[in-house]
Amino acid sequence: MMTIKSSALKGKVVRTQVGIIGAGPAGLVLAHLLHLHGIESVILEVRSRDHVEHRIRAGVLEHGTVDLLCATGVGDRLIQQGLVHHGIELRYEQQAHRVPMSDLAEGRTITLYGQHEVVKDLIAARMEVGPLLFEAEAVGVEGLASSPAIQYRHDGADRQLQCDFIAGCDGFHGVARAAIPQQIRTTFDYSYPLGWLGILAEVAPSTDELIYAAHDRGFALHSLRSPEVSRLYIQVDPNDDIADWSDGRIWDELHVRLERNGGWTLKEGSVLEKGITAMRAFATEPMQHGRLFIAGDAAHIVPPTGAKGLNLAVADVCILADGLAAFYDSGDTTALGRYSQRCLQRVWRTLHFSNWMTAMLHRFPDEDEFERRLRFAQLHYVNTSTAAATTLAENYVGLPMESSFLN
Ligand code: RFL
Ligand code: PHB
Repeated sequence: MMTIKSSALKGKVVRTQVGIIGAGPAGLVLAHLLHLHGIESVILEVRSRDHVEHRIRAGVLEHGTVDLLCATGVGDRLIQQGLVHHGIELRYEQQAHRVPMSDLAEGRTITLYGQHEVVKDLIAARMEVGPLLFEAEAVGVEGLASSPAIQYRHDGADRQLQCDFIAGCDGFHGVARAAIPQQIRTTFDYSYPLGWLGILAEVAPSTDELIYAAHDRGFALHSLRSPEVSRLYIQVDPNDDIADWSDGRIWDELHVRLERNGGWTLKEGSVLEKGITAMRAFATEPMQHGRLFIAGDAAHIVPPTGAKGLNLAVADVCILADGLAAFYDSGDTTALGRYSQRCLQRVWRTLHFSNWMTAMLHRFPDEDEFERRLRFAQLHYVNTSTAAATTLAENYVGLPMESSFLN
């Protein structure tokens, strides 16, 4: 297959096999896998390269995500710089309780490596082989039954990308999902009365493993990015204004919520970045309409307590890439026809797990003493029962990734 160069996209109408909207993890992994299958694609991304390469988001990569990135040749930096973890800590009533994930989940691990680093690695690989247009905004899709096209704006002009298939990898606020007609779409949307205030801090992590802390003032999480940079979160009201959270107030709250008996102290550093994200659970079914397939956050959102959003996006596009490869190999549409159903099984398992972690670890604003005691009974159960801890561990490290690149 001839590779289209970005410069060849100057014309008003261009053709490719798969038109991809969005250069987040879903769109970039999809383009990468398609390239390895010999399938041509064009990625349209509304933001600048600098923006997508510096957007601070997820940090936890499941075992299967790491295996996939390594097996497909984009794992070198991840292996050098990622922090491999074998357990997490649950902290409550000022006690630390370790969940030995690898022991409970057949040796599998998670790797801490910022999502923007994954994105950088994938963009670098993409730029070598095929077109990725930044500051190109998809404004609509059409012809989904037989001859799809994406309308987009780039360099101040309206353009069209004609393709065999469209992959809507354009995140929660994108345009693709809306092209699946309301009459055939079922949507589940739940807003939690919870927000996460996240900071990136220039300070060595005060812990070797992630700490998930349940405290009566609310949840806190100590995560890591590198030996010099820490990522920390506290539960806040989703409507809080970040301007009301001075750095000092954030650290004070972290100290209280992460406090532990026995001499552990939290190190402070300068705050490099901070923001509040409201928590929601969202799923839309089906994830396909005609020749449009939606993947990642465009189709579903999970609350971040399970650290799953990026991994779920990768799982979707593994299935999509294999379905498209089967089609281009033999014209067989069976796998593509099963795309939505196969993805949704994992989506609902992940929604359940993320909701379970959220409910166990957060103090909901209207929680009464009965509910509080049930919550701590659940934490205690995970902490004392191998069966319960195994449930957490096998979900946290991630279900097997379904991809022909991992067989
Ligand atoms: P993305 O990453 O949102 O990418 C979508 C891309 O599409 C572009 N776009 C358009 N391009 C062209 N035309 C249009 N009309 C467009 N509209 C949108 C956007 O600019 C963007 O570049 O979706 P994708 O690829 O599905 O990836 C999903 C993940 O980004 C997301 O699920 C995770 O970040 C969620 N998440 C976590 N996931 C994990 O697996 N582990 C974690 O530890 C974790 N922690 C987190 C998280 C998300 C968080 N926030 C900020 C939402 C922690 C936080 C705080
Ligand atoms: C992160 O490092 O950003 C992170 C870790 C664990 C989570 C969510 C986010 O559950």
